[in-house]
Amino acid sequence: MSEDGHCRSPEWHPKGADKKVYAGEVVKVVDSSGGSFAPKRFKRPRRKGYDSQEILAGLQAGDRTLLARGITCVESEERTHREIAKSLLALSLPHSGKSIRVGITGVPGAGKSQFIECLGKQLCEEGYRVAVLAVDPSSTVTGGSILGDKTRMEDLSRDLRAFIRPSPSSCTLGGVAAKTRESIVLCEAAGYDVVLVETVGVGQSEVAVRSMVDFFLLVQIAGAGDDLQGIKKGVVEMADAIVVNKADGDNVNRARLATVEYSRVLHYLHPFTEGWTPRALSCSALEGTGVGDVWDTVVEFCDKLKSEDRFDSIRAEQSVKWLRSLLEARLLEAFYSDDKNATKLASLEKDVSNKSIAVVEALDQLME
Ligand SMILES: Nc1nc2c(ncn2[C@@H]2O[C@H](COP(=O)(O)OP(=O)(O)OP(=O)(O)O)[C@@H](O)[C@H]2O)c(=O)[nH]1
Ligand SMILES: [Mg+2]
Repeated sequence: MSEDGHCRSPEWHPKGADKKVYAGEVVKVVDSSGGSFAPKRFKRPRRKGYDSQEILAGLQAGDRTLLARGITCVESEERTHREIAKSLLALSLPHSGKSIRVGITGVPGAGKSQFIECLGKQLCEEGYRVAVLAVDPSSTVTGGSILGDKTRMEDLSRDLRAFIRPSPSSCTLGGVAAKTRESIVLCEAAGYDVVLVETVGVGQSEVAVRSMVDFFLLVQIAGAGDDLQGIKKGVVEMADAIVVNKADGDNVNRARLATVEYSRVLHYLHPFTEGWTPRALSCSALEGTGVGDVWDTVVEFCDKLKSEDRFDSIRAEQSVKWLRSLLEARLLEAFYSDDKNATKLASLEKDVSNKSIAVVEALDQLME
């Protein structure tokens, strides 16, 4: 809500969604780059509706409003929006792929947003342009993270070099993940050098994010008794680095111990990215210490993969897997949306339950 009480909400939102969850604070933009970065001149047409060419021209000229508009089309289920999104994605694709994509996960409260704010500001000061996207299926239930993240990244959102987009309000994780993938393409076409994707370390969202980023960072906190308790091994196994956050005040020693412990664990795990041994580091996102070392690790990782000619091939593999998972989803949808299939399935399910037919036989009949 802005000072004048004006509530910002997108022109499209899912049926039944509470409009208030979109409320964003209207903040004054400052150019912390000392004036060296200025979006190119772009005369936005004075209309409500834009076509894909106009949105592309706008986002490429650094118009963040039109980038946001493009992402809204990508997130929308509305038919005209979907058509614009499809054409916009096709136009954007040749201009995409040049950023470093980093996924950031960790339990709620680990300090992911604070870390992104801190890293984002450091990167902007170095001259990078930074986009922040969120994959948080839980936000559709509470609406809390959206407002929370907005306020926590206030400084970063004021920077002309940064673009922050809260989680799309979509019911399924698959839906949210698909939209985030497409949003990455638009951010890259808009010239962002770094795309940071925040996700909550609960549920399946990490798996979805892992498959769309180059580097996957797990933010942890020390001092909760047994440090390895409560974290799922699967998430640790997907990480290219773990950073123990909140290494400040009287927590410094505990953070250091936890970092040593994580280093030991990572040493024994099979690395997710072949040929890269994941590292454990510590930082204080609040004070800014150690955050630069995390970034140096990301750069080293990317340089290594590029020098081995693997950076692009890993991305290509990700796209192929993505196509396959979309195909599977589409086939399933086609199967279930056919009434004849539904009736046959219901009857065969009964037969399988009362053992009047073998499961494989029922499957054969369904496939016919
Ligand atoms: N002392 C200290 N506090 C921190 C640090 N980083 C974050 N915090 C605090 O921890 C709390 C949670 O930080 P967030 O950045 O919102 O955590 P998050 O992981 O994004 O949380 P969710 O988005 O809810 O999952 C806030 O009150 C921060 O101020 C740090 O380095 N040191
Ligand atoms: Mg957060």
